[in-house]
Amino acid sequence: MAKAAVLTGIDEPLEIRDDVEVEQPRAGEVKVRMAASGVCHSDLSMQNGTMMAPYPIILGHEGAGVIEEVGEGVTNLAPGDHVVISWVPQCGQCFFCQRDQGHLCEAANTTMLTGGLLDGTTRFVSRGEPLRQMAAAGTFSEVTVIPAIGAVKIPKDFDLKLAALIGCGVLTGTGAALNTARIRKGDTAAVVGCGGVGLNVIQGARIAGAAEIIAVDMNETKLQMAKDFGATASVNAGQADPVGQVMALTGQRGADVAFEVIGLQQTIDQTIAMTRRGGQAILVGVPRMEAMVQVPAFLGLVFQEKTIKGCWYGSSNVQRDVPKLIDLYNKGELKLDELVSRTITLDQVNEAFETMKTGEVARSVISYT
Ligand code: PAD
Ligand code: ZN
Repeated sequence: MAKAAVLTGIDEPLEIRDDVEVEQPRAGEVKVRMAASGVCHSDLSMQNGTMMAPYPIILGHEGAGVIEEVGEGVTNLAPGDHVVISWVPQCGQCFFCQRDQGHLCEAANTTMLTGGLLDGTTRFVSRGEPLRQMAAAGTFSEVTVIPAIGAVKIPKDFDLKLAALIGCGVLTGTGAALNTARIRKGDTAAVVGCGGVGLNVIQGARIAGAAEIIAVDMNETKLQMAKDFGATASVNAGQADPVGQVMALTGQRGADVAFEVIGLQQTIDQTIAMTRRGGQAILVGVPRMEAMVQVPAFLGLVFQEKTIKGCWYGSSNVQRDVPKLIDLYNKGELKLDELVSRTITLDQVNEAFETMKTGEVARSVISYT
């Protein structure tokens, strides 16, 4: 039996159940005893219906833990191994993986849609019914079963609480800057939304050598954190039009690269508007289904030669990027400790959702140990 946080429907508080049965891992799967899980805005987006989910479902997708059991045929992982969970299992063999686009791996299509593992079924049962699991992860559970291709082995001396954050916010944010946008040395970047993911876009931009990094948020605490992560200027979107403020800071040209890291129609429009002619607008935030990208084709796009690009999981190759991020942390170039605003227990996960809505925290992290 394991304790887990279960979403039963839109806008329902998560139910903390301690009667969840976790089956053995099947062929190609591993059982992980969770050490820690971050609470990401995408978890909240499942609860509030921004993202659709099959119910009942165990949320959580940003986690790390220790392998407890391996299924048949798993040879690269063993009990006792420490792992970061990748919410996009990367098979290494499909059309996308072979083109170094493992973040778009076909294996993840089933897991995203069904809330199951690679075969669409789940290893969780509670109160006589199966529980689905978010993004082949389900890290709001003391124990989970995931595809072995969704586990990235890390050194045993690396703090598992910090490793958990790498699993989503850090890979996505730094990857948006380093992989999706491929920021160049000397670029000016604007980052709209400085939450757990946006702060990582900022430090990714710093690592890439951006000369100017303009942080945009409505929360002063976040703007201060943004400076600690590498922002060189800040814009409070609650006080004046953020597009005008970014224009004023960039000689009225706009940013070379602007990132939207919230998922709102208004901030998507603003991000595209503050991107310079010939620049890139990178959309990271996950908006509601009805949100649209609307740009005048000639004057907004052709004449402007702007690129508008989506970003999924920071365009990350997890087996390559997780060790790279650990290395950057060990060299003092990547901040992880500072992302942990609060350490909580699983029972406090609903409070973590409330705190996230106020915009005060970078990350609340559930510790299972
Ligand atoms: P968060 O809630 O920690 O941060 C959001 C930030 O936006 C907060 O600092 C808010 O103060 C700020 N904000 C809110 N409204 C405005 C506004 N109108 N103008 C300026 N600032 C504002 O979220 P997060 O960082 O965990 O996640 C951000 C988004 O990224 C969210 O939509 C999430 O679902 C998405 C995401 N996408 C991927 C991906 O692969 N594309 C991965 C992970 C998360
Ligand atoms: Zn996430």
